[in-house]
Amino acid sequence: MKDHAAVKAALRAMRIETPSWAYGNSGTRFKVYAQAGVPRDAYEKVADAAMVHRLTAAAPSVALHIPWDRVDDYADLARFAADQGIRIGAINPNVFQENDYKLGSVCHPDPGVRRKAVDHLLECVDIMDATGSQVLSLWFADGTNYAGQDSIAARQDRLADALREVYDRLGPDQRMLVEYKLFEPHFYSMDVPDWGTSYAHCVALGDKAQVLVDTGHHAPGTNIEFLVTVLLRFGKLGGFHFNSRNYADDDLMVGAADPFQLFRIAHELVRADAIRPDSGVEYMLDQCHNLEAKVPALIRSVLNVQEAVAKALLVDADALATAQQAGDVLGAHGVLMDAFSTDVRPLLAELRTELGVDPDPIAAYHASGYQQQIETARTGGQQAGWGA
Ligand code: AOS
Ligand code: ZN
Ligand code: ZN
Ligand code: ZN
Repeated sequence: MKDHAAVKAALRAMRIETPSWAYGNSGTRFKVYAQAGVPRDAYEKVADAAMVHRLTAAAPSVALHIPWDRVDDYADLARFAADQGIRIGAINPNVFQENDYKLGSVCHPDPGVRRKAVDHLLECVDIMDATGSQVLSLWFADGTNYAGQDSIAARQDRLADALREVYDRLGPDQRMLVEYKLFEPHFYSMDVPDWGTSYAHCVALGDKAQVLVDTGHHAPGTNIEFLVTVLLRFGKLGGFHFNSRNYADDDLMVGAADPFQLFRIAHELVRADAIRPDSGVEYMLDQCHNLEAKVPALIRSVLNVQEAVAKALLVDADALATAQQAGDVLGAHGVLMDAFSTDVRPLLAELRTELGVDPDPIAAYHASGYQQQIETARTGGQQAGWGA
């Protein structure tokens, strides 16, 4: 077993980014349940994200979604975030919510629509310049519903052209992360359906383009830790949208549906020394809290990631390597399971005490009066968009 000081040092450095849209009202295609106290603008979302960071000491940035978080002055929003003790993280463009994008955005058959979409992506790089953000998170809803509806090949060409134009606009410290999704909103073909397609485009673009793995975007049964390992090996894992799923893009709290899968992913990340903030792997949440209160749900999500990573850090790497080398199947598996079965909550409580935060951040949230405060102060909260 590793010594606890090393485990705590690794956890102390790890950063988890929360998404602005998870603080807003959300729901399914059937119904959005409005909650009391949800933010009315980007500033209030940043304030909620800062509260998550104050209580966890592990979530020092918040991702923005444009236009849901449109403000007049992005530098001012970044200053507000800094005053609150956090910073603006990834910028997420939206090229899926306008009628023009019915047949696609950057892959649309009409060059005029493609121009509009690329211009929005370029505008988002301008916003990154103003906020100091280094990550552009790209997800395209583009795809088709019927065989023959459009040329798959031509759409790939259009995608490549658009990505190239945006890539060339990135500053020296900026990266683009290309997210993929198997299906939805389209049900015959998506233009970036899987990590292979994303990877191939990123390789063609260059070092500043990497793959974004949203844990909810695969076919059931996909071995996510396998593809994570391959991407790490080629230096093409840009980051995660963590969430958990039972069926498809459920966007439930990370670690809720399958904590063992999260642990297996964390094990590969720890093995590759990719937990460090300077590893280039971004740890972001992409979730919707439709039933549960949002701020404590995000706190819980941060804790769930920390628990999985703590267990992965406890894996006895020497014992594992020895068992693997000896072909000791049960022994090697046992080393992993010993770590997974460890109750890491006391260790994390100890870490939090050392960091000067409450060992139980959810209890601290309920005791803080913050929920009552926002419910009183905020009326007419903003909808996130829809399920993210
Ligand atoms: C959509 O399914 C993707 O998960 C996106 O990453 C994300 O939810 C969206 O860009 C947020 O609006
Ligand atoms: Zn996502
Ligand atoms: Zn998604
Ligand atoms: Zn999702």
